[in-house]
Amino acid sequence: MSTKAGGIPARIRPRSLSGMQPTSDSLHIGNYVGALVNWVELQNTYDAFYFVADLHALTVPTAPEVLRRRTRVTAAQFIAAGVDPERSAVFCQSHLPQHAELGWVMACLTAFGEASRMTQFKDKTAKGQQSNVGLFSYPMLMAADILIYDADRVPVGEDQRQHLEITRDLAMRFNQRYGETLVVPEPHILKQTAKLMELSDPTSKMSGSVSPDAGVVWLSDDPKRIAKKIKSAVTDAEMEIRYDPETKPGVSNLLVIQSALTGVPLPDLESSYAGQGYGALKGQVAEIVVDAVAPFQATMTELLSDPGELDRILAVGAQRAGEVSAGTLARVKDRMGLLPPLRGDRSSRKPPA
Ligand code: AQP
Repeated sequence: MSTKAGGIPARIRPRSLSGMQPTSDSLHIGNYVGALVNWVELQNTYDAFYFVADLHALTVPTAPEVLRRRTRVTAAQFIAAGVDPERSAVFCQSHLPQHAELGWVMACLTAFGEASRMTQFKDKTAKGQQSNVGLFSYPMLMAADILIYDADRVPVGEDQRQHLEITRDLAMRFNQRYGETLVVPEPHILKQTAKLMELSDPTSKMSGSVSPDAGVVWLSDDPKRIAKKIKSAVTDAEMEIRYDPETKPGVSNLLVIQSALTGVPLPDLESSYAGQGYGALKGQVAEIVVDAVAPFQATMTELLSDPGELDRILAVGAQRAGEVSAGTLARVKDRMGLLPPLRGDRSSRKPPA
């Protein structure tokens, strides 16, 4: 493969990379409109790598059989959402040891104070998550996840912006210290959908681990339950259906969901609701979400009925991912002065004197 000046291998297409943790029994609609929709879009023009972040999930103690199940569910949901394993490498993070190895390199490049400024660690521990060193060093592993694939673009939600910034800093630091080695990635965060809010408290981010069940539309929720949650969404005391996240976060959140799922721009939606009340908005959004989720759930159920095939898809994805990650890691190690291992050949060893 030819190389650009400085040793970064030339690529035919730019690369996109992202991952999600298997920390719940299902992804939620925030994961879908905030990130997954963009994964699907980018696979048309990018060389795409999408993974189940099972190593990150170990920061939350989980029973082994639960983690196994959730890992397959998460992979199945990527595909059900439209990620095409023929075009995108879909794989498990733990199947590629290079992630953890580069994660160590990134940890050694990160100042303690810099890591301490990461807000997700503070937020999650403040909300009761166990504060282990893995959670603290999560951004360094995430930097490795991205940099190991020479990713140009990283489609994520707003909550990952700070982690993307430190990833860029680490890539630039490495390049400055050791010469041009790593691609500095760009976040791909679409403002309108980057932070879907809880239905029951539209001032808080919809979160898989923190939000109450009533505040989250799980992609595997029963349609009746989805409709009930949306119809019970907290709005405000006014009557007007208007996109104004500051003063009308609940109504705006529902409009964003509808716009994301239908492609109708927000101003057009506002006009379409002129003279109507919140009941009409909730009813319509509920119907749209239920309709969108039905084919998704059918595909997910089909994929999960054949775990062998799902594991095969993940194996193919890991093979494709490994072809890239092994090269990047070798490049990084060489730049840092780590000796390459000589191939052991016992027969050619000199016999002891
Ligand atoms: N509410 C959201 N709106 C838009 N995007 C969101 N994402 C998460 N919540 C929203 C994006 O989905 C991806 C999932 O990444 P993750 O598995 O690392 O989980 P997370 O960011 O911590 O979010 P979760 O799934 O809701 O879990 P917790 O319980 O940790 O809060 C990311 O791209 C994220 O930005």
